[in-house]
Amino acid sequence: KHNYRYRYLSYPEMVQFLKELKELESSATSANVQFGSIGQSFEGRDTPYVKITSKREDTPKGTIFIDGGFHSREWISPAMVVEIIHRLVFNTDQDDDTRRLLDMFDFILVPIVNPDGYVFTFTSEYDARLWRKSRTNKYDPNNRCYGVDLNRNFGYMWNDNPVFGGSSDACNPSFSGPHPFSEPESQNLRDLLLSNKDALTGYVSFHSYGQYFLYPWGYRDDVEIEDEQDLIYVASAFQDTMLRKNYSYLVGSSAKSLYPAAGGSSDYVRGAIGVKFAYTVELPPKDVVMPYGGFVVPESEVEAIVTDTWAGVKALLLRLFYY
Ligand code: ING
Ligand code: ZN
Repeated sequence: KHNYRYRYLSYPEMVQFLKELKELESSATSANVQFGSIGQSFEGRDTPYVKITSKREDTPKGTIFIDGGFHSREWISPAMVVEIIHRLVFNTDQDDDTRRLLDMFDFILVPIVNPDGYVFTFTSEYDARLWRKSRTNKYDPNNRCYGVDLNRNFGYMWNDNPVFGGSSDACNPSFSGPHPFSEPESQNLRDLLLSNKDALTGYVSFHSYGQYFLYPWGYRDDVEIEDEQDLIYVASAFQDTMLRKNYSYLVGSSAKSLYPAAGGSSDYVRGAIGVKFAYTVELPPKDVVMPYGGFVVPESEVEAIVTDTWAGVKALLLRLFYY
């Protein structure tokens, strides 16, 4: 059988991995797997998602929503979601905490929110590898500039902060789109979020890089979130675990710790849907690595990063459950 772990999957491989996961479900000890598409991208690609639930414990429970691949060049992000899927489906017998987590929560995971951009980054080692946005081409009158920054396109305080919070220029790498949810990719994710609205207990969106564990708000740096101490307390379970593994993470609001940016998914999940624990995680590396910057992590480092980070995610979710 193919090995889908600890390497960068192309988009077709990702789809194949999730399909096989569904087929292997019967041999998986304690997990039920649902597999489907949340809808198509601008170029017509399906956007796969999985829902993982416990076979042993089927009482109603909260749902943890995890996504990755908003920004196509951040390859470590889909790899992280693959690791989480793998652990939840195949590791519950070997690890007590994983089994407990699966009994505490249902999980919905979307490894590649932006399939078109992701495919584009596999087309060339040079310019295309560092593509961030989606691949729409209808907003530039000259048809030269592509893409919307999907993490600027969500409908909570969208474009509230035009100076820092995304650009209205279709050629800018942080183009926020003509209006909130103008893009099929952000609509698809929104609709999956909304159809699980009542069960959602936690949201984690994986990006890279810089080793930040971020909570709202992203749209302004002069608005405090009311329950900041609670968000920090739960986040610090991740932070402490990661520090023990020698990754130092900064915990803070995304506007204050990183930069103000409106239209991000975690602001929407918190502000519009009302999920208290909504986070964006900037995975390793911490600093710029030459020559490609921090987005190009050698495949040989994937295993260490995602296995170490899984320990942090487990600690986070256990603390969230008992909060
Ligand atoms: N970082 C995020 C970005 O979209 C972020 C930071 C988090 C912005 C939450 C807004 C809200 O810019 C990366 N690396 O993409
Ligand atoms: Zn990103």
